[in-house]
Amino acid sequence: MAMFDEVSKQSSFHSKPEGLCLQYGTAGFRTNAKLLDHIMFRMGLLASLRSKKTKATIGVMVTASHNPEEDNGVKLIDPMGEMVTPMWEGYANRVANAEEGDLVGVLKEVIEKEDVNMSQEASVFVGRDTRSSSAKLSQAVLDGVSALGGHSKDYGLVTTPQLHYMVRCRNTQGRYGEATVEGYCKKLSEAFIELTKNANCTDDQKQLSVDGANGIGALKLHEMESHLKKELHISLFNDGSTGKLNHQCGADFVKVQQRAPIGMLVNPGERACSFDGDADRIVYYYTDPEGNFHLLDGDKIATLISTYLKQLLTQADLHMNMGVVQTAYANGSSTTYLEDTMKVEVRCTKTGVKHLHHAAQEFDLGVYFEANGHGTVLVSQSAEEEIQRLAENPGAGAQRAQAAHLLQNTVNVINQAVGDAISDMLLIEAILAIKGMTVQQWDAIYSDLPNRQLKVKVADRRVIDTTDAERRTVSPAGLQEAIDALVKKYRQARSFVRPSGTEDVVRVYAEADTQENTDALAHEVSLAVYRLAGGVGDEPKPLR
Ligand code: G16
Repeated sequence: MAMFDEVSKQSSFHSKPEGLCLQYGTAGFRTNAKLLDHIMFRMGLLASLRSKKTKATIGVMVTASHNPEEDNGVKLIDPMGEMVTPMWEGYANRVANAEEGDLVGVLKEVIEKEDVNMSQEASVFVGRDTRSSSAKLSQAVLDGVSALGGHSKDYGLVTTPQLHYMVRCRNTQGRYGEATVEGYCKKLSEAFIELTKNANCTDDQKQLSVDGANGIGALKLHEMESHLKKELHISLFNDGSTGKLNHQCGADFVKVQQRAPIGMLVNPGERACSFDGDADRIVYYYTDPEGNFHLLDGDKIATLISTYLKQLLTQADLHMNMGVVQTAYANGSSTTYLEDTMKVEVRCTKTGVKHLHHAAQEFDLGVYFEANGHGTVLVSQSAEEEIQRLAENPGAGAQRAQAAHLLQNTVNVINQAVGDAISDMLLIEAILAIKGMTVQQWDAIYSDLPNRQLKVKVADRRVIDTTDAERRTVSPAGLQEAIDALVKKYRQARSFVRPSGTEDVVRVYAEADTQENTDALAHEVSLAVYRLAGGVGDEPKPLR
């Protein structure tokens, strides 16, 4: 077939380094940008097949999100804007790792197994972040799409969640919104303005400092600003004009280091937030007059949003089941607060928004957030319809009608396709404005247990296998027993380890009653990983 001759010919311009084997990780392929050209071309091929199979538009985003500038990566987006399915992640691995001469054979196997109709048209949306390697790599994706005769639309520089949004808009024939950046800005900003119009905020209350991580989020927030009509006063820092992407800034840095990013001037008490490198995560923070740093991470965001939604449901007298989905990284205090005080159902999944998203779909209102600030809210179709019926019901009564109106605009400000820093920021700002709440009052809803995250380098992180939503290890032998023994030494302690799916490290998480104990536990667990899982380089050093 001429099509496959074209694939072979084009593939020779995007050849795979012999023997190189990469795995589709937590959010796609991710490694040094120099190793990714063939992966991008091949993901263009695979996206075309996925599009033919689903008879829908598929998205391919070129980004390495929170990783350093020299890395890059690719995320595949399914028709409703969600992450690609585990089955197709498996195909992605096979296509990515086929040696040059086997590529066409592997593609044909996928076609046969999935019964892909090759005469069906393929449509692929492509986007990229601001990394210097992204333009060339996204061209490789486009080459892959056209090698299989697919149609592509290149959105150029967009945030990851914006591309997810475009895919969802296209595949809902515009019902979700218009598949343009302009359409995205309009939908979200109009909902925000409608939500906050009766809030009567002062100029000071409308003030928010944003750390753009020197990435695409800064650019796109700038575009959003004019649509907000001064209803939110944004001071943008780390906008990419001078600093380096994710370097000592951005949501991942702030969350892990538990300190403010460089390059930001914020007065004590004022609220600020950080996006990550592709603007799909957000964390908030402030410093108190004594100079102490206070982080409001994904757990605090989930609590704020679910408290707000629960109140609105009560006011609207709507009976819907609402749940919060977290991962093992969720601070123990947040889970206790959600379950015991708010009486909300909480689920725990493996790391990766693809897992959380899936679990959240089981609720009428599913709030999902990773502690690192990656998350959103999903509203089932029947819940959306019920809210709309109430909003349009003239006999509903003032209080119920007002709550339904707020719920409607809340749904519109949310990017339900995936976690989105800009959309989450607007929702959080709207909730604080509506409730007349300060960042300090939000922070005081519950107190975090002291926690610490560390990274350990090992020869092969795949030696660590986990179970129970990554809360326990099953290999290497003896590691879980060692962690259990260390955890027993401290009060209110918890610790787990897991291989990262985006960086070549093992992640260690610990929490306990005091920061000193937490740091000691994190260090001791790091040593256990180093000794039992093949640590490389220097032994982990104590934090104090
Ligand atoms: C990605 C995923 C997140 C995950 C994070 C870290 O985020 O989308 O769900 O929490 O990686 O994963 P890991 O601990 O496996 O390295 P991003 O923002 O980097 O795309």
